[in-house]
Amino acid sequence: MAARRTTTKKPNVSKEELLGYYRDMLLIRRFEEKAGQLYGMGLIGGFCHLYIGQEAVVVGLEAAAEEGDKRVTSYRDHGHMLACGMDPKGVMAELTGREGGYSKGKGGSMHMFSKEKHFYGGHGIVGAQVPIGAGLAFSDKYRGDDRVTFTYFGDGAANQGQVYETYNMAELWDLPVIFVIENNQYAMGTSVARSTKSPSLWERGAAYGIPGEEVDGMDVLAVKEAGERAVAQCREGKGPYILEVKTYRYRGHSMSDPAKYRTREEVQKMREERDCIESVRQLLLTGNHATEDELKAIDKEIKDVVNEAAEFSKESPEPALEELWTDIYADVAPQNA
Ligand SMILES: Cc1ncc(C[n+]2csc(CCOP(=O)(O)OP(=O)(O)O)c2C)c(N)n1
Ligand SMILES: [Mg+2]
Repeated sequence: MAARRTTTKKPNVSKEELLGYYRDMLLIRRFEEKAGQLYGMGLIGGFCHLYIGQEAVVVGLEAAAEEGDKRVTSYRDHGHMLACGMDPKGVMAELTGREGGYSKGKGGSMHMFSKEKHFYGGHGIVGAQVPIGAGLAFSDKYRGDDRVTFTYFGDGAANQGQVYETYNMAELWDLPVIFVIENNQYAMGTSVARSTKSPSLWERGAAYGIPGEEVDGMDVLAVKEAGERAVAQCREGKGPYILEVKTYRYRGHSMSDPAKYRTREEVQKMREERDCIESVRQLLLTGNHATEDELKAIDKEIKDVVNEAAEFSKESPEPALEELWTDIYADVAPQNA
């Protein structure tokens, strides 16, 4: 049976860990701000889905992960890639469609992978990554690898049929998969209140015998703690776990969304009262773990990393024409008639 837990108690973390989370969340935020700028300059084409506001989700869960664990997510994936240690240069250059990108500039944000970091995309079809995540977990179980797969999806995706088919199989086979519902309150312009009658998404797991819990996604420590519970359950061979992480995206669905379906005040309130980076900053300062100057130095360091990534993503050349015929299933290029 599904069990509800409340995650109010803050776990003890060291100063180094706290500084690490601050740094990792800030990297995602600055990277995304830069990606937004490059998009505005016409250097990133197609869609661009920013993760600003949701940083604590991936950083908290990566803190609970171990080497070799896997992750798969949707198109809103830049944060996931950075949090699992992928190179900001390679990610940004993929966004600008350049040779130095993770898919040689041929994939963009929705077709980017890293075998080394066990990042399996980046999927544009809403919900499609959910069965893929169960499949990854199946492969680990089949091979006897003691690994878990973090399968992220949104509140919108949570209403898809394939999610529930996957829940059933994952529980039936006790797959080591953590279903992370990033409930950022909106699916494009549709609020959860408009799309969903049941107030809780994680509790739907009860119908399949999957336990889970709701987590405050604006609090990186609460996310880490819940992540550790989920990971422990999977590693003990007890099967899947659901984390419904309540979070918020500050920007529109994509760069082309003016977000008219919500008020400026709603966004402003979240930014001012719940921001995940600002709260860790306050914890660091009030706990005397860091001084303003030390935090400024970290801010500068992160800005430099992001600026370097942006420079690289502009300077790296576009893929050569011949690249059109590599990394594809067909092995013969069509001849001109
Ligand atoms: C199968 C499918 N249906 C519709 C779309 C169009 N679409 C893209 S994103 C999106 C909303 C998804 O919202 P959510 O799952 O909450 O993720 P978020 O964007 O909030 O991260 C929709 C309907 C799609 N890409 N795939
Ligand atoms: Mg959503």
